[in-house]
Amino acid sequence: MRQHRLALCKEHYLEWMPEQTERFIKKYSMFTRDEKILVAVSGGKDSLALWDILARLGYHADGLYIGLGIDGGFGYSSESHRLAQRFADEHDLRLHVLDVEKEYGQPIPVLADITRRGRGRPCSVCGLTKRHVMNRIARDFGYAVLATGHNLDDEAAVLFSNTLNWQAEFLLRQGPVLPESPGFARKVKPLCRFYEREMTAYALLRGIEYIYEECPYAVGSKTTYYKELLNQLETERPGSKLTFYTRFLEARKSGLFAEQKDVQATLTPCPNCGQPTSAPGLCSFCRLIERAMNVGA
Ligand code: Q46
Ligand code: ZN
Repeated sequence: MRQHRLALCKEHYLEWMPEQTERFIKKYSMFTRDEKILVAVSGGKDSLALWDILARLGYHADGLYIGLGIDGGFGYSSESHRLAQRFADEHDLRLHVLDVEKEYGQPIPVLADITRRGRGRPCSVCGLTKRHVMNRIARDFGYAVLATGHNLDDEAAVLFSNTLNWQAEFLLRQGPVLPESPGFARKVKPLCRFYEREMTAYALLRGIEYIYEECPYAVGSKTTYYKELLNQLETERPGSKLTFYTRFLEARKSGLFAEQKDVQATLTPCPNCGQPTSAPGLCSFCRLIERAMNVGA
């Protein structure tokens, strides 16, 4: 690990990672031992490794798998579901499963098509749905915290994108912890300071079986392109990604974007699902489903 000037054997590596995670959980005040955590599990290496680490650290962490109904010619969703369920069974952990098609009538790619929201690339519909479902399950089952497996490469790519476009409102909210607000559970990213390759090493060394293929819609995306750019930078200058991300967090803590804080929208509960929304009337998720039902009818 050139960026940390550290080399570890397998045994120590598998100890180092939970220790570091625990350090970040405390440093950023993510959650306490009394709080119930819901881990969003996609079947990929990061989310399964996160679940594994939290369980090894003794936290009360249950999983949530959201069936998106994406095939990509290789059964992306069914295979990732199988691996998430297998991990849960092998480790005797509780996994909630919500299938979007069963619950809302259509799988993600069809929802995106019929509502014409992001044709051909259903990521915006997918993101909206995942946020809604995670929040719903957290609320219904009384979880205080939602944890996702975003790693440093993910966070640096999003930060890069938000910075290129100077999206102050996103920059204000990006970070290891998004505090709870009325109707929304706290969101945390305990792996945000680990490089993607560190997560791969952990998953492989722990013998975690995960889906190697990415979601077919991630291929050729803007985020993937930014990740490649940042990897080039990292090869020339090891540690760049970590510095980019951690210095951003420090700068914001010391007041960058402070003025932005006042401009947050007022939220009211959606009359249909009860989740907070800035729109008058139905929230964007309920509007999406309503539109899909009208078009599908
Ligand atoms: S948003 Fe887009 Fe991801 Fe949804 S459709 Fe696939 S790539 S899974 S993080
Ligand atoms: Zn709603």
